Amino acid sequence: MPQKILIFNPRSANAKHRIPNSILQVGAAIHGTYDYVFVDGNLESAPWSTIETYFKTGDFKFFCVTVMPGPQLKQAIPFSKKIKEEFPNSITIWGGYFASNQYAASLNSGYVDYIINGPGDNAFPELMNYLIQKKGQLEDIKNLIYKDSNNHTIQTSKEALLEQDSLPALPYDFLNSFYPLQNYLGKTFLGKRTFSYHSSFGCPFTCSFCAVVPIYNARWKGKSAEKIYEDVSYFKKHYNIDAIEFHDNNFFTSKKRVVEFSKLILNDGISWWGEGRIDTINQYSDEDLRLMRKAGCKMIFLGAETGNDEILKQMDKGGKQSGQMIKDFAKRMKEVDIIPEMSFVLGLPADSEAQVMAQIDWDIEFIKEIKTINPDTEIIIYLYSPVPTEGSKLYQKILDAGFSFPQQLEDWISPSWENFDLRKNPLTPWLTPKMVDKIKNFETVLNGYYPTVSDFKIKGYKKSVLKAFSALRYKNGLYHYPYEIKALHKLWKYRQPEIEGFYQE
Ligand code: B12
Repeated sequence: MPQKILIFNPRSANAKHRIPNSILQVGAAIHGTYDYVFVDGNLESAPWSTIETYFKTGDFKFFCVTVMPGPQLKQAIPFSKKIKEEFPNSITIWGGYFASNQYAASLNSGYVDYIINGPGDNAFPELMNYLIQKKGQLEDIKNLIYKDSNNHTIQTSKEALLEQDSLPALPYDFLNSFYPLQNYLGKTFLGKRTFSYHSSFGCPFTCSFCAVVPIYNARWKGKSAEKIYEDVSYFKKHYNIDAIEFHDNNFFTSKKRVVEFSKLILNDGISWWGEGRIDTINQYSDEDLRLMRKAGCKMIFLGAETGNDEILKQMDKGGKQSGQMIKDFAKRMKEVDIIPEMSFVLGLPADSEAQVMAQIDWDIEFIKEIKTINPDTEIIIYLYSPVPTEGSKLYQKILDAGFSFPQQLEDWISPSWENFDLRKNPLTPWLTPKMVDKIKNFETVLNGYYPTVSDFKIKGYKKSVLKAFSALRYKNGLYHYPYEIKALHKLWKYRQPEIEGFYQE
């Protein structure tokens, strides 16, 4: 009887130098119990043929895929379909943010059999116990979505977040037997060998625009500082890493943990980056922030979203963030020499077209003000792309405005929905092409006048030329048709961190 498990990480742009933590943690959950292999679409030139070769041995039954929105769908969807066509007895299991948030379209496709809804550390081995050893009952497995024999969708209850230090060790050596780990330690503006690490799950807040909320519902659990440092030290010793990207949704939730970690890593010469909230980190003392900087914290990604207090409220941003706080925080970060990387969400729905446009203009001016306060601030601009935060006022507003998600799984790989996932061109009825152009043109001019520091190839004369070309436009608010800046960006292959991350060849 074929029983082997194939765990697949579909390709996402510019992720080839990133440790695939999702599939590593999925593997850890069954390591030593069941036979499995990893296939990493980021490092395979022809991943389908690798997958097919495994299944043709007749030993494999389970095709397990981690799926986030956007480019990963371009392999996840057709490969899952083909597996079912070629090997009709196979079973497909999806997990990850897309699978959890868009479970209905995924299961309705007919070629996705089970969805792991949120963490899979218990759900996945329990599902395998059920499917391979006929142990237990499906409905008792938490964090699972599937269709029963009457074609009814069953969503089991959510499991409390587990103590992260108690999770099994990630099978780095096993991954190394498929893909040498050195290949994953890429060059970024942070260092020559950058390690990607995920140290916590969830987020304590319930912002109405955020994809983390439907899955974690205001819960957060992190590994201890000691545990993180133990893993970092292993990679320092064996792979001489000099930088870390923390991939947590919210690395800075516990100040105690961050301060402890900073003390541990203080003298290791490792630069690091993580994501956090302005209102949380604003409660850290200057002393804490200076310690973090000394310990290697170079840049922090922060969801600023907007400086408009009314809209922050509408976003259920929670906490105490306000426009004034964003400005004060940008200044504080300058004083402690940590680069704030602030993301803004433009193009939210409003009562009239004029109001949507007025808010876009207002946000643009606010962003420019932040740049004046702290020119080092990195600005990331997203177009608002709805996520199914059921029950929030914002989600209701977008439904009322006529928005709906695709019902068919394959529609998600049409070019327009792919752009939606990249938060670049949402199919949101309230945004006119004129508004989208305005935002994109401003972004081009901004990236011309202030090129990102994370693209370390844009420096010296290139930076000066870009700045000189963009100055007149930036200073006078002339954002129309910035073709000359676009041409320079194209010529020098300017890289946008919001789409491609920090890794560079
Ligand atoms: C690393 C990362 C990337 C990497 C690629 C990673 C890769 N796989 O190769 C890069 C930078 C390329 C990337 C890109 C994008 N990303 Co991304 N990314 C992440 C990040 C920071 C970490 C993912 C991770 O490793 N988590 C750690 C693992 C252990 O957790 P996990 O994936 O949740 O896995 C657990 C469970 O979900 C479950 N599970 C997951 N998969 C599977 C599979 C099976 C079979 C099973 C059984 C269980 C299971 O079990 C695991 C263990 O408990 C997450 C945020 C986050 N903290 O998770 C965002 C995130 C997933 N990305 C997101 C997005 C939107 C994108 C983009 C599509 C768009 C963008 N503008 O950012 C782009 C695509 C760009 C492109 N050109 O490809 C969003 C998804 C939001 C949504 N709407 O659903 C997230 C949640 C960020 C956010 N807060 O908004 N991303």
